[in-house]
Amino acid sequence: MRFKLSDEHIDLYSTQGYTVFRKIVPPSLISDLRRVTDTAREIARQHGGPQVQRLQPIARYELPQQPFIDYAELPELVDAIAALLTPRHRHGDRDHFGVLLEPAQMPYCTAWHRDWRDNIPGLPLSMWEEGLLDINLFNQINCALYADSCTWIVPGSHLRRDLPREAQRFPNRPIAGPNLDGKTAEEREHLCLQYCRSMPGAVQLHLEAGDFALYRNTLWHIGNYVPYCKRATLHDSATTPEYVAWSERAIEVARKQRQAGMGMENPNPSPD
Ligand SMILES: O=C(O)CCC(=O)C(=O)O
Ligand SMILES: [Fe+2]
Repeated sequence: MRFKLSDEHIDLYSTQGYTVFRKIVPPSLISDLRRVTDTAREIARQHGGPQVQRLQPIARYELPQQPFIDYAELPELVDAIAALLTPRHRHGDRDHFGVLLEPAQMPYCTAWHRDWRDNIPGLPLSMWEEGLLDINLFNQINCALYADSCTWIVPGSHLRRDLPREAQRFPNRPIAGPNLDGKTAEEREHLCLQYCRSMPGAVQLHLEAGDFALYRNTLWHIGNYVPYCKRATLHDSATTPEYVAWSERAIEVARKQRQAGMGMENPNPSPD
């Protein structure tokens, strides 16, 4: 049955900062994309070692491109994104998107973060805050080719600055992940899960094969990975010319700020 966008999708996206188009990718395309991302995994590990998180952008590598073109042109997806956002929002730019992969050896997780603000040292906080509610910016995609429960989010956090309890949980910048030094695989898995759950209001996002999650990357989120869960999740954006321009400017401004000795700004500096 053809995917149909509902009012719930629109409501969830604006109020909670994420929505999932369930089973929007047809089995035949999942099959083609699984085949090509198996090769992407090999290439990623050749370049980045066994723990590598992603291969990005897709266009840079010697991979059959047709399955990615079919994904970019899938009419159901194009229509749903146009209806949820605007017809100017485009997914599937192969010069931009990539694939997220499971680690080969050891569990790990990223630190909790809000993209750009907490992972681009030198980016002025004011620049990020000015864009926070701009629907042309920060629309990210995880499109799962296998069941994927790696991503955790704090629903609704895209609409606001940090709550006091979030600032209290992560008072420092850069935000530290769990300390995994010298731990066994099982201990690492346990510590990462504990770290995910330590964020107030955190919920785990569960995707099935063919599900397409659209989320504001300005909400609090994290990726938590174990080697025994195979992952190939297309990691993409619904971009606009404004987002492309904003990203280029942000990268350039942050580079200059770092050159001038600036690090990561703390959005919640302690009063003393
Ligand atoms: O793995 C994920 O789903 C999230 C990854 C992420 O947030 C990041 O790398 O910035
Ligand atoms: Fe992120």
